[in-house]
Amino acid sequence: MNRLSGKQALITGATAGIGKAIAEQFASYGCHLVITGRREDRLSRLAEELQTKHKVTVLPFAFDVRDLDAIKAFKVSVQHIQFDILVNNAGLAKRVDPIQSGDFEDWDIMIDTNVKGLLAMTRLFLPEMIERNKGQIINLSSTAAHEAYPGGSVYCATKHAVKAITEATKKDVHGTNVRVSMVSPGLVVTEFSNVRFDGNQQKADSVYKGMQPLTADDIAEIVVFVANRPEHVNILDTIVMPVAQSSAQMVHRNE
Ligand code: NDP
Ligand code: 8X3
Repeated sequence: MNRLSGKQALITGATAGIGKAIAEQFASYGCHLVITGRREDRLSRLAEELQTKHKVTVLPFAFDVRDLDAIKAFKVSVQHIQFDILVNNAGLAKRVDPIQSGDFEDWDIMIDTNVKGLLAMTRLFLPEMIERNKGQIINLSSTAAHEAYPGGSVYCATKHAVKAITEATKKDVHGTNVRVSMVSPGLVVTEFSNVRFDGNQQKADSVYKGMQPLTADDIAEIVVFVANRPEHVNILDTIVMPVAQSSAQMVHRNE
């Protein structure tokens, strides 16, 4: 059953990877979209493509989720739209450094994007959902929300924070019909590792060497499943890994 047709979704980080795949799959279900990210050219191209292909309305807005003033200005620009779904997907990791040699700037980037950006978006768009007694927040978490690994102190901390925020938000809206969910993927082949290793393709490729990672579409299918449940069904979390992965560092690789 398609419960997404005619709904209105707001997706952060839709210029690449999982966010882009969610936009494509939501649009294929007839869901209208507002797509965001920093790379304006990619957003415009995706909006045009999805509008033509699926006959839905897709509005692109470029801004940085670390910039609270920009988010507030964006909120004003879309105040005529009643969002049914907010997907807080924008996020990133920077390097795999032990805490004793970690980079302060990298820490700010991860915390400001993965935690404060998600908080700000939720703070600004949740009140109207509560007022309408209807809506859904879906946060992109990670297996790094459930276990910490060496070199991942700050990234794992941000995703543990996403887990805590998701669980607390569900309790904050207790008694309303607003749904709160998160999806926690393991290894997904996207631009994530290129970003993590500052464009070092060889290092990025080594993450997925000798194993079959998840694809962005695999995760988008889960997000669609979570969003497409009946209004009384709230999936709080889903942990999804490739079959070759059993924990952050247990990855079976073929030589
Ligand atoms: P990608 O690098 O492919 O995509 C990341 C998206 O986030 C891009 O659209 C990027 O847009 C956006 N983004 C990053 N920083 C900002 C910012 N400051 N402001 C606005 N948008 C921003 O990575 P994924 O698709 O893999 O990652 C999506 C989410 O999934 C992240 O939260 C990540 O932590 C999570 N995740 C990823 C996993 C993986 O293995 N790939 C596994 C588990 C979770 P732009 O650069 O244009 O701003
Ligand atoms: C991304 C997955 O394993 O790189 O959240 O932390 S991992």
